[in-house]
Amino acid sequence: MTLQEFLAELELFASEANRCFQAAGDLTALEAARIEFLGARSGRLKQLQKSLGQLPSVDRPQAGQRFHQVRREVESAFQAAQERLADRQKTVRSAEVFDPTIPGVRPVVGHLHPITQTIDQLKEIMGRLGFSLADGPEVEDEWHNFEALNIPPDHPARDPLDNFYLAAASRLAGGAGPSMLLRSQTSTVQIRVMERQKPPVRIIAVGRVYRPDTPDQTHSPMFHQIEGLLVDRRVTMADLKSVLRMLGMSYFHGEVHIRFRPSFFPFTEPSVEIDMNWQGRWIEMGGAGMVDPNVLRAVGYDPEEVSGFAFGLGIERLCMRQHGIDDIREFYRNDVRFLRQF
Ligand code: FA5
Repeated sequence: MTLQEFLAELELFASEANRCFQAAGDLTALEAARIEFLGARSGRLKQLQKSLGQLPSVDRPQAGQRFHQVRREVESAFQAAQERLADRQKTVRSAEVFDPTIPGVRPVVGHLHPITQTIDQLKEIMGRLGFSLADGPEVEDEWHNFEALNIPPDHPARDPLDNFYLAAASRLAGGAGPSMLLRSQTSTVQIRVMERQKPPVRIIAVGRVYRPDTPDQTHSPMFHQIEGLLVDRRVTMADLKSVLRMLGMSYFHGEVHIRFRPSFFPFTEPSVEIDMNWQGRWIEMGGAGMVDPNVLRAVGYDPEEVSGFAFGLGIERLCMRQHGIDDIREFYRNDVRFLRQF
């Protein structure tokens, strides 16, 4: 190869390389062009370098000088093309991020737990019947959970095996003083309200209660109750039955019948178990009765002046009946496939 031929080859190489680098539409095409022209093993520049070595030694300085010039030019043309394509890719990507026509990722919206929904409905229904909401602590003393409810110290309901007594909380409350426990019923709130307030009283209390019951389809060691208490002049069991029937009919949105079965609670006399019939099936919902005169006296009311009724219903039972749920444990397994249905 003569010097003239070599220089012509070099110019051809430079113009073709520049054209290819500029024409490359993306980084993959550019990389293919780089391998063809500047590839370290068999690129065209490498071939030219070999030809340079074969030129007569007299021509080599001039050829070499031009060779290095062309190499620098082509390499910087490659770099320029690379930057241009990288920039373009960045712009495309950022345009994607801000493209308002692409459908968004819909956030998963949850909803209230079925028990919370039931509680809200019960509060709303009882509110319409004129009952206001009262509250009490879940960690209780024995006075409010038992004593004031006419449950004496030797009563089996106070057995340590039937209650969650709290040693640490009892110590905080005064060492040898009253034992503390997780309340086993919402009837505790009856006492707290009557201690604070003169009759008439018309309240509900809603919340968690705790009993060391073995979990099964209908029992959970933690569950919810709704307590109702009405104390006034000349309150009768007919009032109790009417209120329970209205509660049942509003909650189930249909005809509900109430059946009282004789029972015993130390804090009501007479006492009954409440069954509700909705859509032809009887279900036991809770206990109720006329407030025992001993309870009225314990809070400073005069049983000759006022009378009252009280009831306590299992909220899980109501919710299960409404939705046809047959296992109470489902409420607390936190399986969204179950919870999502309500
Ligand atoms: C009571 O708790 C009384 N305090 C009710 C009462 C209030 C009577 C006011 C008189 C006046 P009982 O232990 O039967 O009663 O419980 C009431 C309801 O709570 C039951 O009918 C049932 O629906 C529900 N219940 C009881 N134990 C459990 C449990 N382990 N899991 C789920 N629900 C339960």
